[in-house]
Order: sequence, then structure tokens, then C-alpha cells
Amino acid sequence: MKEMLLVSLKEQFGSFISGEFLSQRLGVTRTAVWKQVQLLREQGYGIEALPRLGYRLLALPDLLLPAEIQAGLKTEILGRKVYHYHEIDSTNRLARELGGSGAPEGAIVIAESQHSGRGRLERKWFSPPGGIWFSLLLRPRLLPHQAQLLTLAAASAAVQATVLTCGLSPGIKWPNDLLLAGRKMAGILTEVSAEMDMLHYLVLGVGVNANIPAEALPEELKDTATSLLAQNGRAADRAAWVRSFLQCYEKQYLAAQNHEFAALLAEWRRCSLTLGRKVTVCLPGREVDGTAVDIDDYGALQVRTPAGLETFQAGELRLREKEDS
Ligand code: BT5
Repeated sequence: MKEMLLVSLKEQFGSFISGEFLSQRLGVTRTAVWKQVQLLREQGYGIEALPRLGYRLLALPDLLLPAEIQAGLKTEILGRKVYHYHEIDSTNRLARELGGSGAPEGAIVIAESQHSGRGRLERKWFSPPGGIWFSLLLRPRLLPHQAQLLTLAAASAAVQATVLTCGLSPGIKWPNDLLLAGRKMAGILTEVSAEMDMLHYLVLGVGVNANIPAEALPEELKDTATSLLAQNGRAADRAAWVRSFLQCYEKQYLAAQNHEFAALLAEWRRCSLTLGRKVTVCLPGREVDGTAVDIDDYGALQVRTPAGLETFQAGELRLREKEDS
């Protein structure tokens, strides 16, 4: 009923709708309408109420509320259940807990800020208000070694969402960093619960520096990170970005469930900044220089080195300057 009320108010954004009309349309009393309006106001919706005129919506909260993400969301599975938090330790931590306790596939945990956001290998992820920090719970019918493909697909869905909602075209640094102007604007952390030959669930954590001003980046990230706001000079519509990501990703996810990986790999290659570049692969205790030539059918990176072609399942990549040959 709250959702329906919001839809009605949004349809007439800025204009009054009478309490009588709303109560008839929603099939509830005028007092019930009033109570729901109060709840929406508590969530941050700017709703004016005047005795003879009724209600009018004047401002939407700049929050990633379930109703904002789900308004017009064209997906079957992803984002049908949204858990929203103003602040959380890490959305991945909670999504894993939900994964273990039977929450439905496609559920997302989203937060305005994280105080213990995590990157890969327990690295810290800076997650202040203004960004997009969420984790998607999936229960893929795939083998554990195919999980990397779902991460690659997420990176290209994130590129598409950025193109469609911000008009910016990031490139992907293998495996899943999104770069704009050579700086990182988004990262992805995939965590799985699996046995040798079975995936129980997979949590895909996506972090996007959306509306974070350049000057708000901490000193240690000033030279390596950027945000959509810093690149575009205007704020991104964060809910639209999330919707667009879920829509793009669902298509790729459903294809992967049917073991169709060719389109997903092609899309990743199309968005890649890595292939054809001179790279250094940093592994524990060793660094390998070479040219990134392709990814294999499982998303591993193939690098031509002086010793021959080497394939890397994981690792940290440094893109070398083009003139550094
Ligand atoms: C990643 O790790 O890039 C994965 C980041 C995933 C974050 C999401 S947010 C929602 C969900 N919940 C979580 O707790 N995590 C996920 P990695 O490739 O290891 O990169 C980490 C490194 O990037 C750090 O060591 C920093 O150098 C740098 N970094 C940290 N915060 C950053 C930021 N906001 N923007 C750009 N770079 C950042």
C-alpha cells in the first residue's frame, strides 16, 4: 500500500492529490493514507499536506531505498528483495549471512555507507555516503571454477550501467576494476560458499564511487581513484544506476545459468582496457611482465611473456604505460 501511494504521488509530482481520491484509489481510509504519508516522510520523502488540497510530493530522498530501486525495475529475479541500511559494516558480510540462512536468490543488501567495507584479500574499501555499495546474493547452478565468469559479467554490466545512466564509458582492468581516466571508479568483490563440485551461493559485492567529490577521497587514494561525480561534474542518479546494473546483469546471469558464456566473454573483451596492453602481473613473491593477449573460457588472463604464454587465474595487475615498451 505504501508503494502504491508513492506511485500515485510520483505520477502527479508537484501537484496536489486529494486524500479522498487517494483513499478510494488505494481502497483504504483517509486516516490510513495519512499514516502512510507520515511513514514516507520519515523515510525522507518531502510531502506537503494541506487541509482542503490534499497531498503533494515535492522532493525525493537521495537514498537507495527499496521503492526507489524497484520503481520501474525490469527484472525477474534480481533486486526483487532489497535490504537497505543507512550504515552497515559490510554489505558482503550481511549478504553472506543471508546466503547461509536461505534468503532468496537475487536479494540485495545496499547501504549508504560502510564502516568496514572490504576489498579483495581483506583490503579496506573506502565507502562514504554518496557511493553505491551493495551485494547481490546468487545461487547459480554452476561449478565453483565458473564463478569467475559471473564476476567478469558483473564488471561489464557495471560498464553498461555507467554508459546508460551517466554517459561515461569506463574500461575494465582485469579481472574487475572499472577505470575512468586511468583511475579506479568501481571494484567488485565476489565471495562464494562452495564444496569441491558445488556452489552453495555466491555474493557479488559492487562498490561504485558515484557522488563522492574528488576532494573527499582520502589522501592515499587521491592519485588512483575517481568518481562519477568527479568525471561528469554532476551527480549520478544512483537508483537508476543500480536498476540499470541489475537489468544488464540479469540477462548475462540467465545466459550463464544455461551455460552460454560466449556473449558474456565477448562483452567483457569489448569493455576491456587490458587486452593488447603491456602488463605486470603481481603474484605473491613474484612479478611477471608481458603482454595481455586474451582471457580463456574461464576468465583467466593469458599473458605472452619472454618464457611463453602464461595463464593467470588470479592476481593483481598493473597496466604499464603505453610508451613503456
Ligand atoms: C575491490 O577490491 O576492488 C573490491 C571492492 C568491493 C567493494 C564492495 S562495496 C559493497 C561490498 N561490500 C564490501 O564490503 N565490499 C563490496 P581490490 O581490488 O582488493 O581493491 C582494494 C584497493 O582499492 C584498496 O587496497 C585501495 O587501494 C583501493 N580502494 C579502496 N577504496 C577505494 C575506493 N572507494 N575507490 C577506489 N579505490 C579504492
